[in-house]
Amino acid sequence: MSETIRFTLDGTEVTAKAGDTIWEVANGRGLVIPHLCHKPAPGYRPDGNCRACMVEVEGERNLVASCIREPVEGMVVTTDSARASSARKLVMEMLVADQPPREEARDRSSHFWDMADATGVSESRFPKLEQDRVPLLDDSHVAMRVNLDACIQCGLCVRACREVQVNDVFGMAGRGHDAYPTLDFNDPMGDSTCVACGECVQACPTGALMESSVLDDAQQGDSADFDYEVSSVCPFCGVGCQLSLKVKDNKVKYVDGIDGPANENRLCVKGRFGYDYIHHPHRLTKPLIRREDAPPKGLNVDPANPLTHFREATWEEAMDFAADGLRGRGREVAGFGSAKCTNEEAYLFQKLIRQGFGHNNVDHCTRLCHASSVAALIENVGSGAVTATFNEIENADVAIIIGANPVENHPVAATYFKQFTKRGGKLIVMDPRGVGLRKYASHMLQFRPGADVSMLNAIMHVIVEEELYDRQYIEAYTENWEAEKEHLKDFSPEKMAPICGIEPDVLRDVARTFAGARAAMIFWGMGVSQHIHGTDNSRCLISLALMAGQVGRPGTGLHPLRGQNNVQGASDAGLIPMFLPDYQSVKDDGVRSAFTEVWESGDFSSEPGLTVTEIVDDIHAGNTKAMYILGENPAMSDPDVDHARDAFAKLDHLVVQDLFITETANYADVILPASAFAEKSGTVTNTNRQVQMGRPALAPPGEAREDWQITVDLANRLGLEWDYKSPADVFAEMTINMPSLANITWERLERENAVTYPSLSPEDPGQSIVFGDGFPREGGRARFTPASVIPPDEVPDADYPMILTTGRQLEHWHTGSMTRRSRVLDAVEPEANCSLHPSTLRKMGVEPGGMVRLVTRRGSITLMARADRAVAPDMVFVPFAFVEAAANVLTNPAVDPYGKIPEFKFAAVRVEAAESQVAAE
Ligand SMILES: Nc1nc2c(c(=O)[nH]1)N[C@H]1C(S)=C(S)[C@@H](COP(=O)(O)OP(=O)(O)OC[C@H]3O[C@@H](n4cnc5c(=O)[nH]c(N)nc54)[C@H](O)[C@@H]3O)O[C@H]1N2
Ligand SMILES: Nc1nc2c(c(=O)[nH]1)N[C@H]1C(S)=C(S)[C@@H](COP(=O)(O)OP(=O)(O)OC[C@H]3O[C@@H](n4cnc5c(=O)[nH]c(N)nc54)[C@H](O)[C@@H]3O)O[C@H]1N2
Ligand SMILES: [Mo]
Repeated sequence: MSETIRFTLDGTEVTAKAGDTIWEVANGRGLVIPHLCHKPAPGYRPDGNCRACMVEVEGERNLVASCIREPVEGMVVTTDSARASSARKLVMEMLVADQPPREEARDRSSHFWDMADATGVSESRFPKLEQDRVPLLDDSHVAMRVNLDACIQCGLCVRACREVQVNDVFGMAGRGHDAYPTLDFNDPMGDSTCVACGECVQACPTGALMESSVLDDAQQGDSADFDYEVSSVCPFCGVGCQLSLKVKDNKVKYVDGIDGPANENRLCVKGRFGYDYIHHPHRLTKPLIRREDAPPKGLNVDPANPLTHFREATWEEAMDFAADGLRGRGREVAGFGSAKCTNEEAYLFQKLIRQGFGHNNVDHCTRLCHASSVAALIENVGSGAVTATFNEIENADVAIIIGANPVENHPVAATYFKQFTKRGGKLIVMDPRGVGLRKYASHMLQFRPGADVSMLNAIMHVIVEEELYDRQYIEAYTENWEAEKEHLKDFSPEKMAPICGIEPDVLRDVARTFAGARAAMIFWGMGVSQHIHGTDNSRCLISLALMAGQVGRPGTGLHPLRGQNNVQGASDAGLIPMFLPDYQSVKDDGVRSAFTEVWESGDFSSEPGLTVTEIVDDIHAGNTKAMYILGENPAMSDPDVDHARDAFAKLDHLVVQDLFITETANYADVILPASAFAEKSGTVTNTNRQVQMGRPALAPPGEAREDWQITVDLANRLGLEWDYKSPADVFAEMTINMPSLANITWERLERENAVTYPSLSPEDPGQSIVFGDGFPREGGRARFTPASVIPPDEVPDADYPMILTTGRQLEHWHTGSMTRRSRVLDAVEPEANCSLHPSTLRKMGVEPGGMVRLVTRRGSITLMARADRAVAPDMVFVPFAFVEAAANVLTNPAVDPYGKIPEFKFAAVRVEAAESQVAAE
């Protein structure tokens, strides 16, 4: 396929690769051929409808659209002939005639007018056509505006929506000149099924689709441009989309996706429209110290008016106060670091606890997240990171997505999953809830919650029984196969069907489909990990991939979808109680001394430290008495928040470093105002193992400081003599004892923006697939670890007859601290809610939108109920972003013995209509 074609372009002999278009070859040589309906970006199919890119081909009567025409051997193409130029000019003139006048143009991208300039058209000889598009101007959506008076019918919005993001909302209505884009059944955008990814806005070459943030200001006579732009990374999820922040008057005005390895210009609603939490009036701008006369610690501080409980202090005073409360306390201090901060900040944080206090009581939200997946991966594969990037799905023909809801939680990854199905890929979705991807699934297994092991073992039983496994792969690369085979005998589909709720023939079909795949991937999320048997769930997924030989080749692999923007990096950097950076055991004397040598300090404890939930218990036990909490909100995210809040209230000294007065900061003795991601420099590592460069677009507000600076200041006040001038210094130190960062330097990241680890040379962009030739375990072999069925910790009974499951929604981030302070996101999803099957609501006599009360053994909350057929009739789904009805008042804190992860996905609950509520217990 590496055929090359020679042809003549404007008198010069040039070569093209097979499949290149004339436009691409010309563009590659620096020639500007005007283009409107063509978007030279990954995922955009050229359409050739606008005729703005016409060129002349010798021997052809008609001009050709260069964006779709592929050159053939010997073709003679002229882009600048009089005939081609005047034809293009004519096209532009006709389009200009119908545009709103340039002076009034609302087009922030100005691509249309750039192209008009390029063709030498400033005005038109043609009369404006009357337009009867309905409605011409649509301002029904909070984030975007539709202005059909500027639409040139290029269809880019339709391709953006249907082919790139695969959201299928936009379509074309009408014919010929009257054609115009519509949403759903010609609904206003605000009433449509649009998920506000904004891809259409980014694609639109005119002002027909625009961010409301840009348009609304433009109408006030402001020019719609920006002062400068900065390339960085999205601060929300682990996909790690690269984006460009457009800043005007010291505020982010709007955001575009740029061409990062994970996102190829795409963004979701949070990345594109959720940036403005950084400008919220609740931002902390001065250090705060708890007032002597403050009321007792509790959830009682108004984030808009913290001065009732705290007083403003200088940095000097606040840092001294913070340090004084921690100094010399050794074992009594514990730390929660942050997966929202950079690699350098995570590294400094774990170093502070280890070097400064001599022990390993440092952890972060990974414990509540993929800790069990990582435990199983390290045990059986020898490494906790993904074996292949999610983008590898491009090379797969089958994929399993289990216990993850990427359409809402990894929306840009989901676009690749949906595209995979459009190309004919078979998507097997396994989830007790009918998640968004079910529409695209070849198999939707809506199984019983908590029954993963029984379902997966039954599937593997079939693979063994029918001998569908990959004997050669198993022999070459694995161990313990005979034991696994023997173990699986007990798990026939017939026996497991009543437990998992999936028919035997479906289980058999899935087994055959997966084992028969040429290349298959497995993706998983919190539905797998957040159980007391989370490690067993992951063990099954690993075994399944191994027995089918689906690791280490293009289109194959194991991919736990990592959650926070930097949870991979924070874990790699050692923000874990058992591990120093790169998962090197704290128990290993050689490992500790390698670090203390670089740190120029004495030894610290060889005992693995306490985990997130253990630290909370340890406060209640009276051992941990002071804490440093950076960029985490455990007073909302811990599995038993009443228990956690009581613990924080008991601390002698709590230092909180955040952007806002979070629920956790309510219990602080001192609050340090930190920088948001868009206000600092540093690297982050996404779910794909891609280390990416984050750059500051703005200074932190008021006196707020970059997080790494605050941690360094604190360390120095604790006597540690740290001398870092910049995050680059920290990164350089990290590379000394982190083999994963070999060949990755700060300078390289500044230049290339992203490098995937492992990178095998200074030129290697990194390995997107690993373990093609064995595993980083003894003998190079991965292991089968059999898993048995363990029921959830708390099963429904007469008092608590239903099942509570918790999770996320597209618009909100975890505890809501950021997204409830974002204008667009808060407007779209403003109210605490839960979802129940319509029949369940009907039985309870509650109308959709009515209030229900959820009660578990830990507590109760009252909130609005939605009807959702995707939820099983005996279940209730609650997102945990809303403090006024905090899901984690209800959840069960029982943990998995290996990963120490709580069972967020299963608790026994009673659901009642709020009106019929009797006296609270
Ligand atoms: N919008 C948004 N995106 C996010 C986040 C956010 O807060 N908001 N958080 C980020 C973070 S840190 C993370 S970890 C990821 C999490 O991303 P996901 O893993 O997608 O998160 P959840 O919604 O918690 O749960 C996923 C699915 O597990 C299913 N489930 C429940 N019980 C079971 C079970 O017993 N077995 C199986 N197999 N499935 C079950 C649920 O129905 C749900 O659809 O999202 C990241 N992205
Ligand atoms: N019920 C239930 N509970 C869960 C889960 C669930 O599925 N169900 N999922 C669990 C999972 S997977 C996770 S990852 C945890 C997440 O739990 P947390 O990490 O506690 O939740 P976040 O809301 O992401 O907290 C991040 C905090 O960092 C702050 N922040 C953001 N950027 C910066 C920055 O640059 N600097 C500083 N200093 N602060 C910053 C934010 O304001 C916020 O307060 O929740 C867990 N809890
Ligand atoms: Mo997470």
